[in-house]
Amino acid sequence: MQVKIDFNTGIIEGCRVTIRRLSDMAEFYSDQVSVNNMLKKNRDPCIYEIYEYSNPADEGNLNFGTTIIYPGKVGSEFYMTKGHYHQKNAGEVYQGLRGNGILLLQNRKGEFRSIEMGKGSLVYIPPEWAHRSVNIGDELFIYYFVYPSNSGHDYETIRRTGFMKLVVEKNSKPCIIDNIKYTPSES
Ligand code: PAN
Ligand code: ZN
Repeated sequence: MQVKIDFNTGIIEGCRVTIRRLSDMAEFYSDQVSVNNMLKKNRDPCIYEIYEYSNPADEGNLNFGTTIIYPGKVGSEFYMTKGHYHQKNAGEVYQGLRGNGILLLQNRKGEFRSIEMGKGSLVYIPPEWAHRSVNIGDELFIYYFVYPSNSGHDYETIRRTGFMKLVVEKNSKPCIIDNIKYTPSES
């Protein structure tokens, strides 16, 4: 099979689209006052969209697609994905197509890494590492992804523990700071 990606919009025709609004991921942001203020003012912005081709979750199959993160902030925290661990021990590849982002990686041993991503960046996410991507620019941040179809997604751990670091704007620049609310996973 063959499909076409529009590198400018990130859209892949004919595949499943998932839209995540602020209300779908309110708990994932650090500043709950800003979340509630935005939602109260009837601002439930689209934070990101996922265009994905999924195959049956059989050994050997791959899922692939694009993620489009809009520019913006909740309080001082940049728009980002929920972030997840793969339930099965599976790696993933991301390729930057447009804009600028930061990929946050952490594992259950308490190790943390961050990787800047732009157009053309090719990043390998090893198994056992939770991953979250953040748009640090003022335009769309778009990347391509591919991962094994039987990986599964564990969002619950990150919802409960948070990420070790936050990406916030400080003095008009993106800055990675400690997340004081981070609670290490008990497992
Ligand atoms: C990606 C992500 C996608 C959105 O396809 O699912 O970028 O992030 P969340 O799934 O954390 O909302 C991926 O890493 N798949 O495994
Ligand atoms: Zn993943």
